[in-house]
Amino acid sequence: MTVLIIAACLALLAVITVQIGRLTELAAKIRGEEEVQLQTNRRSASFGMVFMVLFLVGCVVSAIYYSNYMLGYGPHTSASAHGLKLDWLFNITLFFTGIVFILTQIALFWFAYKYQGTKDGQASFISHDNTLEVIWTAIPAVVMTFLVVSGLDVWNEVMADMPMEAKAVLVPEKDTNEYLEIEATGYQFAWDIRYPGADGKIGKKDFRLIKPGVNSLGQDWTDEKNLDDFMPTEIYLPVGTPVRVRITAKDVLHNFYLPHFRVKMDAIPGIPTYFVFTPEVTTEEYRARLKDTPEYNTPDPDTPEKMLWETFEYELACAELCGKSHFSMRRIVKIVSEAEYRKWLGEQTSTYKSTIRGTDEDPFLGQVLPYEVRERRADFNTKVESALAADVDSLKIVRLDYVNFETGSARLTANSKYELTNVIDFLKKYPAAEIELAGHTDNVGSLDLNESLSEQRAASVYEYLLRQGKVNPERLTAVGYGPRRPVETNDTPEGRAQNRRTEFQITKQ
Ligand SMILES: [Cu+2]
Repeated sequence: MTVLIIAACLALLAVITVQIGRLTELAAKIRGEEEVQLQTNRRSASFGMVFMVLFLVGCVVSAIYYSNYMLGYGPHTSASAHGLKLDWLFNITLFFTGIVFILTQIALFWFAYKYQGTKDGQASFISHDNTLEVIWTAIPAVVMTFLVVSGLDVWNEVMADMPMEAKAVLVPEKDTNEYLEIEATGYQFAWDIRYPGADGKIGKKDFRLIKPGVNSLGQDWTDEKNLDDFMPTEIYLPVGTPVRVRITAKDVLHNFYLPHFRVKMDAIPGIPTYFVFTPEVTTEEYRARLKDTPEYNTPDPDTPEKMLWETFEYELACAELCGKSHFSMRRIVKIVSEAEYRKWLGEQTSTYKSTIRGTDEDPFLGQVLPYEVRERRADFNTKVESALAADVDSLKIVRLDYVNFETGSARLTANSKYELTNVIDFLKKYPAAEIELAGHTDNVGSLDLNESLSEQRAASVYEYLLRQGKVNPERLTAVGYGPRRPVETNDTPEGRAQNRRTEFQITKQ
């Protein structure tokens, strides 16, 4: 319908134009060609002046009216340190080009008015004017030199990489040489954001290792730096410390654009680029800025119960028209305090741990990794602490989840040594502690066999502790309980797995 109306309007306009043309022709015939021409000249010149005034006033008024929506003005002063310099550069350029723009527009229309065709108007002939030429060469030369030199200066500062001695860490300390490095990989149509994990280093990747849905970046899992890298859905950055973004793309050109921070850099397949910036304003602080602006004190059309300032989020956009779903590359960016950032980090799990560990893709299948050793140790220590603090005997038990035996035998598996080391360290830390090592089985098979197996297994652990830990034998006893002390039902495979266990009870501390 709308299209039809527009088409009809256009047709009508065409008819009117043709009719006016005919009318002018007719009038010219009646009044004489020359008179009509002069009248048209006068009218066009006056209209030109009116247009000039409206246009210039419109430009200035709309710039002032919308200034609170424009980056660099009102509440939208830059949220990053370098952005303030870029904004200054924009303003100074706008100042000079603005003067030129207004003067040339006035001159353009004024000349058209002043020198409109008249009956006996005569063009004056000026062949040469040195003064004029010096003026219109010198002024632009000086202004341009100033703009280009200050532009280069700011560019060099903004594009400076982190110095060689600076250190990439996950939680940078303020006012030190530390920075956070993350990686942004653009593809049709999203960003993969990768954080370095506790080591602060982003792991190696190789495009030949890319497997859609399994390893979207082609991370090389044999590189230890990859094991703690994680890929969150939202980008959290701590306020006040430098962030270096490695920017790359997998398919076509994209562009990493954080408008509020004046960060903008092409993401090019095969040629990694980077950008270093320091977020200076947290999301909450930016919202507070908007709160003081009437434009953002209207309900958000998407969530009418909230004001626009309340729903404000920093965003990452793709600023390269990269395909039909280009718009969907938007990602939320949150600038938070260090404490909030640490809390958020605590909720993240590494990609390796959540999707690769234990699968066919895992090059460390069957091995215990250093981070697992650390995690298990922390877990063990928590259990020991609560057992030591308990005042009931039944709660003084510490289950050794990672002590395992070969099937049907009392031979400790190689990986049991990590948990047993924890036990040895515990006994060293608490020299007065005495423990009873206990083996337990499920109820499958004969009672006698189970009892003797659990006894042998407890004895295995006992011997290991004596041999490897040089523990005084008087502090240890070993008992096999067989299936007599189940902690779960023996009717399900999960329950039976829970019942097959090795544990120790603190008998003296
Ligand atoms: Cu894109």
